[in-house]
Amino acid sequence: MKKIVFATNNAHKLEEVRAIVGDRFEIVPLAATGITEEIPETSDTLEGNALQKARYIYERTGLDCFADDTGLEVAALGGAPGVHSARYATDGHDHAANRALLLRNLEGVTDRSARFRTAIALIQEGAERLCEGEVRGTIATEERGEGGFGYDSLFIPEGHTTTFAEMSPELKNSMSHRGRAVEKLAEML
Ligand code: ITT
Repeated sequence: MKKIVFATNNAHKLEEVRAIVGDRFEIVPLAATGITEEIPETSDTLEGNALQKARYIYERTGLDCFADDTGLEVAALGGAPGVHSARYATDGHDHAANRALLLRNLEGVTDRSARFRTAIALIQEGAERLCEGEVRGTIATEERGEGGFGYDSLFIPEGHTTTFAEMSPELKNSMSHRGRAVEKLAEML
């Protein structure tokens, strides 16, 4: 089976991507490459960050690899938190604080439309390619559900009444930003 490194330190993402394409490709975790440091993400676009992460791994290992970057874009907040989704409330990856800040910033706001967008950068034998996926939906008025990660307990995808965190992983993956982007990645591989 073709091996490819997924440049992420996020175990949830690794699990999601394996569930989508794990029978077609052997997804090698970042830890298996010996790279343990946090990979810099200093671009102001999702595509830029995804490329930066993939290049970081490719330059150090020479292995085929891909990286993703995801942002939650809320219309009433002018597209925020967007590319800053991981560090919305604090400098670190404090998901609970990020969700609390999002709810506070949307207090009393009726247009709660939002979208998740994922950009994926693939490097194979030095050649770089990009793809993306998105899902539209709305931000709930309170957290619901225990599944998923990040902003999942606040995001209700279009056509549904439950949040991503209330869905089975299979259902989330079938319609999610990352699921759609990973299907495009699989076509490119
Ligand atoms: P990396 O190691 O891959 O960089 P990360 O956790 O920093 O992992 P991102 O920068 O791609 O991930 O994600 C930005 C933020 O968006 C972060 O707070 C995530 O928790 C959140 N996020 C990403 N994908 C999500 C998803 O499918 N559902 C809910 N929240 C998500």
